[in-house]
Amino acid sequence: MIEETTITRAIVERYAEKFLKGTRSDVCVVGGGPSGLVCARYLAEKGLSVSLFEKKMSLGGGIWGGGMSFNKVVVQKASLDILEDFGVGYEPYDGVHYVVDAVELASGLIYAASKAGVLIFNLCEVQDVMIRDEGVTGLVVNWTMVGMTGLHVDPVAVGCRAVVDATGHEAVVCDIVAKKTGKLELKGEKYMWAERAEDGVEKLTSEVFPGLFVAGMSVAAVYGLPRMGPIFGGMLLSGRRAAELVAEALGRTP
Ligand code: 48F
Repeated sequence: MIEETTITRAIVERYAEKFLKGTRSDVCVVGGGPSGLVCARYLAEKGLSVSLFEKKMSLGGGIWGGGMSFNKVVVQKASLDILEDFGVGYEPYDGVHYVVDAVELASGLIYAASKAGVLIFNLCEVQDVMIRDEGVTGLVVNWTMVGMTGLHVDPVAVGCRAVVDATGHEAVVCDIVAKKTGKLELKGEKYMWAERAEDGVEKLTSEVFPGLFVAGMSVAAVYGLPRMGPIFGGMLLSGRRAAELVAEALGRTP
């Protein structure tokens, strides 16, 4: 017989188990946009324990809105193997540009990350970091609703061996580290220049502070790269590159 309090207990128990696991991960990815999802999935596939924190209810970041809310996005050839890896379809446009359905891309990336074993915590906002001599050792998180309501509720801490800032244009984690340590500088994202931005975002994906890596538009914010608008190949490539770098740093090479 279906029983209401059993439903409650099932949810609370299983969520508590998941959150407890998430208190100590190999890697914490902040932000569930394209770069964060790709990075998280590839890290999980390398056998690392990965927790992903997303402040909004749904993951996918800037994918869903396509360009000016036309829900199609563009990618370039170099990123097609990632789409294939995720089972996301695409159609050629002119031999250089390929078109992807934004809804299929967002849902495909989310599904694959979840299936790979990434612990996904939506509605959880990262508010701060933990830092020790060796570098960033964890995050300070709270329910997004606490921030929205302005209630005085203290956050909690989760530990990890590496953090990936995939929070997009704002580079939230890098911004916190920059302001609180004075040892990181954010140059700020520049005007639009898609080709240069796409190239730079992958190439400059890196560890920017001990234990802190950047992926996606956070790379542009830290390194002062141009913006690129609704072309997403660079986000996917940067996510994959970040996963390679983190795995290498944690001694998990294939
Ligand atoms: O912005 P977002 O999609 O980042 P991305 O992976 O991709 C950028 C593109 O969407 C697009 C673009 C390139 O084509 O210009 O903008 O770099 O996803 C970032 C995610 O991070 C979440 C935010 O809600 C979004 O889903 N986020 C931001 N701040 C926090 C956060 C925070 N403090 N805690 C948790 N999640």
